[in-house]
Amino acid sequence: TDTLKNDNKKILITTPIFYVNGPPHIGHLYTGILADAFSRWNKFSGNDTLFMTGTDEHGSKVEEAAKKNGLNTVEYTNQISNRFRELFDFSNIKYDDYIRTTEPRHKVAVEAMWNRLLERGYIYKGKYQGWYCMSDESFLTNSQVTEGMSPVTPTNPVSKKCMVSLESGHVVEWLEEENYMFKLSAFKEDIEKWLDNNKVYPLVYENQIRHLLKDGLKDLSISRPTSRCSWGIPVPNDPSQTIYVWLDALTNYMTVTGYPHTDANDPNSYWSNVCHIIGKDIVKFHIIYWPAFLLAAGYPLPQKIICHAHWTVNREKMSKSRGNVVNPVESIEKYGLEGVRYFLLKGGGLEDDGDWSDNEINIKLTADLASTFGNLVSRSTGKALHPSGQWPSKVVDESLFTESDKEMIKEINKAIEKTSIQFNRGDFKQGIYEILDFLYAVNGYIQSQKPWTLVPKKDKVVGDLTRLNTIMYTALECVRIVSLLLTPVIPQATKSTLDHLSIPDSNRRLKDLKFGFDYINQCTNDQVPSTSIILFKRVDK
Ligand code: ME8
Repeated sequence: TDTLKNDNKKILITTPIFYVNGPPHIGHLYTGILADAFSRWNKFSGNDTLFMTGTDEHGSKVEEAAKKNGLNTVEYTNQISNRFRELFDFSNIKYDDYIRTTEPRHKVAVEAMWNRLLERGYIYKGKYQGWYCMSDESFLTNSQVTEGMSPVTPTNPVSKKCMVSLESGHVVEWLEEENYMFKLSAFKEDIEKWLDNNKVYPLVYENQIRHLLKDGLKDLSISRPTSRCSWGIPVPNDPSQTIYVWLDALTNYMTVTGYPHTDANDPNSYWSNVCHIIGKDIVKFHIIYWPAFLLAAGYPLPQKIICHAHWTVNREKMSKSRGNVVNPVESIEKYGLEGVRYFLLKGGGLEDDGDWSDNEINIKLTADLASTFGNLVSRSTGKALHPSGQWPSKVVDESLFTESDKEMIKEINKAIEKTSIQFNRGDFKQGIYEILDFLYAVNGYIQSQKPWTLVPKKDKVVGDLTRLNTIMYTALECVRIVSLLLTPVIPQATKSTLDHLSIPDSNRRLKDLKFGFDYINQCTNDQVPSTSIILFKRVDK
């Protein structure tokens, strides 16, 4: 299940839709870039890919944020949603659809979903009594709350004893109200069965959910009295109730496929193959609630859920109160877009939290991008080692390969295979480490083969053009293949490299990830460009 096939398979790739209760930070950008890399890799692999992102705009949390900022809710949501979109455009995140839950097409989809659940008998009216966390928009059981202190705010200058959520630390309140309930309790076994088929990566998150499921599931309240929460989609035929923001938000993934105007059960629709990319904070919503809603509606479940860990800053949780929230636009201005993309994808783990520190960025960007990758590219494509002025010709006579060449070719095949396995499962961090290992090997190969000693010199030192051709052909193949592999990670630098080599666009696909390209006959221009290519500058502290 981990291997992508070049078979024009349809796939929907999603990010969470982000709350517009504050501007985007580096964590949001990370999710966007991770999903963008995964989408680019799928497109590269020949899959018919629909990649979506967007903003989650309903709920009391958003309404409150607007008030705090002294704006009306519509104005405020427009402003923040645009900031997310601008950041993603600026970061070369090539989404195919940007959804906002305040759009009319989404309202239609949510109403259809609601009616479907109702018709199939999974919604009933019930009385809710229990703890409610306004910040997390969720109901909590006794075991999920604990005693704590309320935060100090301008309106509450003195911290008081109160109950808080164990998970998030946010204040909870006791609530009794009538609303619509969803028969979540009916789906424990079906969700477990779905999980048996290797749906969640990495496994730690699946185990978390299995642990939660062990205790059984309680029915879920899926509406709020409009008197308390009016910024949302009204329950069809009952405007006194507003649809719960998570049912509203999760349905966005179907809205982008054209639901309800398209049939979610059509095996040729994007809904037949869905991959959600999410952060570890919203695992419960995507691995319990969402599959349960889909099971109740009788629609296919996601094929894959890829979860990632969080970013900390100098090992501390990012938060407004600590004042350590990293502004993504400033970082891009400082390190360059490709630098930030690379650093986020290499440093951001799926299981372990990534840590943002300026010192680390400087070291990594200089060591990996400038010294290891950039140097290899400029050295092996520079005029000095191509005295004929032409790219090396394909080595047809295999007897010309020495043991070292054969070893290098084996390394190429290994790198392709190992990197593909990681990228296919969305693990760009591990994939990048595979590529780095390969790059070290290539640089070692060039160092040991000393091609510069084979270049004929004016002062009559005899060269060896045949051997030089073999080494440079092998080196160039390494550059071409690494550039193809790194395309989802650093799309601009790799494009510049492939352009520099005059590789046609039609030769930049999964099928081209193999040793043996014919530069003389397949490139649009086989001449070595007169200006050398410098991809990355060293970052000075
Ligand atoms: O939860 N490190 O929206 P949200 C890495 N609207 N990623 C982070 C992060 C961090 N420190 N902080 C946030 C919501 N993220 C809902 C989702 S989906 C139907 C509705 C990323 O604005 C990560 O992807 O709180 C996380 O899951 C998401 O932002 C939460 O964004």
